[in-house]
Amino acid sequence: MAITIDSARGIFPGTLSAGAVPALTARFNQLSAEDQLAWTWFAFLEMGKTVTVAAPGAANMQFAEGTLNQVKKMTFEEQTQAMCDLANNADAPICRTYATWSPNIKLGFWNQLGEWMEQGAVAPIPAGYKLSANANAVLETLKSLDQGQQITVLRNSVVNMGFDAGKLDSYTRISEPVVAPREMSQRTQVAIEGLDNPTVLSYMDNLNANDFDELIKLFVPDGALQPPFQKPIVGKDAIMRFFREECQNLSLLPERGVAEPAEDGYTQVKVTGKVQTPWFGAAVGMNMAWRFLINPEGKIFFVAIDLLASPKELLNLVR
Ligand code: 45D
Repeated sequence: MAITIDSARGIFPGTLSAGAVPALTARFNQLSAEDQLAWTWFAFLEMGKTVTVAAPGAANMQFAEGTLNQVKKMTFEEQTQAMCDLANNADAPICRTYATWSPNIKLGFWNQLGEWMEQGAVAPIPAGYKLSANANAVLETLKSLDQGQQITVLRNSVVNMGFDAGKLDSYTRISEPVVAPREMSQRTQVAIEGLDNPTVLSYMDNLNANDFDELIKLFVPDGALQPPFQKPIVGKDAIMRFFREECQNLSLLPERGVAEPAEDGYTQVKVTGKVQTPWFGAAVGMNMAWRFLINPEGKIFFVAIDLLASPKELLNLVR
């Protein structure tokens, strides 16, 4: 049977990903807009007890600045309405603008609003706001998850807000400026226990160095990359765009791996370890797996990145 992206998605089927994340995200999406805003506020306060968010620099936030200032000038009532519109995926100008932003711009936008809400410059969640019983239950579940899963739920809630970009006719995608790759002398090299596959090592090192030009060369033209809880992104152009828009300044800390022969001379590789996002730095280590399918020429045909259900999964390298 020929290898396809669909068949590749099933390699290492014993990998247990954090199903609690999509489950909780679905429950969050069922809440009213008011509850969603208040819920996110309480979740954010709760998380703030243990970790702090690293706010992006001005250069990265320049594209949201106009909209942020617009919101700041509104009355409290208008601000509350705008935030509810975002949560409701309404067809309003601000929601259309929001839809054109990359996830990091969306996160930076809310991070600024959150700061202003705290200072009283933007309409706060009303004092004494009582979450519905449902929203409370969703919040309690969130608290029971590990931090990597918590920040993924929060990220999802932010990314899912605004107008549906799929319904916009044509638009310019807005994302942070792309940084230059790290200087050669500043680069680090990962070591993975049980694995010396050069393609995989090079993948990790180039991604850690923001060297997307070298990184993309590791893929076959019709290769695919499947981010956590998403469908595969197919083809070098689309993958490259994803790298530039969403993958800057990540820290990949792979720990162990296995390589095994697969059909047609391919090699399948599973690696587990931690990933850190620039938003939280070393304070939050997400438990991750990478599942690679590599062709006989050593090029990546497919790689899936999974957020793992528990730290125990870091030791699960069987297929
Ligand atoms: O509504 O190998 C208020 C890939 C209240 C690439 C608020 C990867 C009102 C390939 C508090 C103001 C990328 C796939 C809202 C690897 C309200 C590869 C604000 C993996 C919304 C390894 C809320 C990378 C705020 C990974 C400000 C797994 C919330 C990256 C902020 C994961 C939440 C990154 C933040 C994650 C969440 C980042 C900043 C999960 C950030 C999460």
